[in-house]
Amino acid sequence: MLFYNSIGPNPRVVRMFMAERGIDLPRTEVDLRAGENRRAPYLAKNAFGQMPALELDDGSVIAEIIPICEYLDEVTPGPSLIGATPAERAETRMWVRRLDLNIIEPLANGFRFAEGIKLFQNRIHVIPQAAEDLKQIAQEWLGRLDGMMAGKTYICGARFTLADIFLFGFLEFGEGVGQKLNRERTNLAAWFDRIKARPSAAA
Ligand SMILES: N[C@@H](CCC(=O)N[C@@H](CS)C(=O)NCC(=O)O)C(=O)O
Repeated sequence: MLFYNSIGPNPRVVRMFMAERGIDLPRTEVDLRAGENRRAPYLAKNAFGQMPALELDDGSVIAEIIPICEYLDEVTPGPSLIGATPAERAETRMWVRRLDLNIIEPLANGFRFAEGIKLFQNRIHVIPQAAEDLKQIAQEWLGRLDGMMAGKTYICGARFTLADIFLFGFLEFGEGVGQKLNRERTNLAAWFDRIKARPSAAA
């Protein structure tokens, strides 16, 4: 397998996931700032032109970080970070979807349409006037999530899962681009510090 890596929170989530699962793959670096991901030969690997991607040994390519992590989880021996039973896997996937729709995409688009606009304006349809509202949507959901985290160690209760890595990767990104975690959200702040202390956070 070959991992197409770059800067940015999406590849970062997969790197942290791989570190947690003890996976070490050969990598090729793609220059995202220079737009290498938006032209040949990378587009032949991932027609959506986004990072990262995982090339399998038969030459087929998986893109989108959640399917990449799910695939790696399934083909790697050891405890799963998705779940050991259908109910656990469903719970993890429920949270991943909730986080993606309500926090991660609004946060990421809030960045793409504002601080990141120079990079993105010729790559995707940007909506600058939506940026502040999108950031607000992410913050409102983080406020609700803070309440839901009361008494929980991880997003899925006692289980550390892909959902934790996914949210952590984007909240960490938010720290650097003007979407800082409100430390008054004490449950979430404690959770963030707990995840940041894991050795895999250095990946
Ligand atoms: N939904 C995609 C999002 C991928 C994505 O937006 N990747 C960013 C890097 S963090 C990217 O490729 N940005 C540069 C670009 O879109 O040209 C996934 O799950 O992999």
